Amino acid sequence: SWDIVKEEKAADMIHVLDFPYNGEPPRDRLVEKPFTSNEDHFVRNHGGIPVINEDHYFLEIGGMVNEPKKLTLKDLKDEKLFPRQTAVVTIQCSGTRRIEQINEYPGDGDELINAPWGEGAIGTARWTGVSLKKVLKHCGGLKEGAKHIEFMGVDTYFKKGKVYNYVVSVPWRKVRIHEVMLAWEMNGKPLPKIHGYPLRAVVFGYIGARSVKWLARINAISEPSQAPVQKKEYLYYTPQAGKHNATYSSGFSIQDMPVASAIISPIDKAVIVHDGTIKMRGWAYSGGGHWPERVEVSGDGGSVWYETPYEGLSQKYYHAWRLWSVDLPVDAEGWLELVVRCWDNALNTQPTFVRSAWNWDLHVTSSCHRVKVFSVN
Ligand code: MTE
Ligand code: MO
Repeated sequence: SWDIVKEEKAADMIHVLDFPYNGEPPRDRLVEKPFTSNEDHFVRNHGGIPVINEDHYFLEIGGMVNEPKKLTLKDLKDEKLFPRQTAVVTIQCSGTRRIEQINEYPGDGDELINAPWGEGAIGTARWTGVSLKKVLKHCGGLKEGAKHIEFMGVDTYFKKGKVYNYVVSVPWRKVRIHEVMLAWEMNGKPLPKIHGYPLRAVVFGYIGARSVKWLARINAISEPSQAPVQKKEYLYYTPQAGKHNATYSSGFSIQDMPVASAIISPIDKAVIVHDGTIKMRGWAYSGGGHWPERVEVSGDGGSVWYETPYEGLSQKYYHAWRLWSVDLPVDAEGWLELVVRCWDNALNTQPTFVRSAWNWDLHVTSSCHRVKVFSVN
């Protein structure tokens, strides 16, 4: 595993967990360019990194499809069978910014699931492959009653002494609108091993957990997957649930990512000497086919807001994030609270405080991001 990390990832990745390897890029590089380089893209793994020989690889497609098939990578790349699909898609882990929720209250404290991510468990790439809808059509289409599509990865992981495969599902309606890709290229290069070589799913606008890497099997099924990752992880518990009463059925499955944003610069607790403006930079993203329409910042904890100029990818690619930067006018000296807030095109916006949306399994920290800085004017 470490050889692969060394070979494929930037040397200065922040190791969020060592095993399984989970890493995010250094914060300054995170918002340097609208496309994240393959070396800098965050990595989220539940287990080891399987190494697959492409010559022996095939994808098995079964369950409630009319003609179950085994397809090689060569079959999938055959443009006479399937047209190519290319899309610019941001993948965000539902654990992004979890450290803020941990600092508020550590929740169920399961280290394997609850990696203490900062703002960097998000990345944007140009993915190339085929639309899963075309592949399922090639398998004779779905049988009556098939409503969900299940993905299984080659990798296995341990939890509480048991071995599991990484298995999740997405609703068929997501596949039907060509928002699920089977991808073998990332930014014009073969998929790195650590990102799912030779084939992964890319589910546009959903929580990263559904974009299964190292794809082994795809099944059409009638109900959401019964596998533990689908059924027991990546659930959102609204505030009624806590240690005293939480059961898996009190959480609901996280699919579309809500609107969120982050301040990448300045950093928390920075002392800033300036001439009346503080330069702020960061990212904003909204899932579910929405895009970050407006990004606002505040220098006083959220009373007065300034709009940031529109830049970045999301005007053109609505499954992508938006990078923003702004010179915030600041007269005051001393400790200030800088805040960012995004509105997406459906007028959704972010919860005000971490505590407004704290949840038991510590997923989806989408509240307004706040940093404290000491202003010297
Ligand atoms: N696929 C497999 N097979 N195993 C995994 O552990 N992790 C998921 C998803 N796909 C995972 C997986 C999670 S939680 C996320 S956020 C994304 O992969 C991260 O993709 P990346 O590592 O390419 O950034
Ligand atoms: Mo994730």
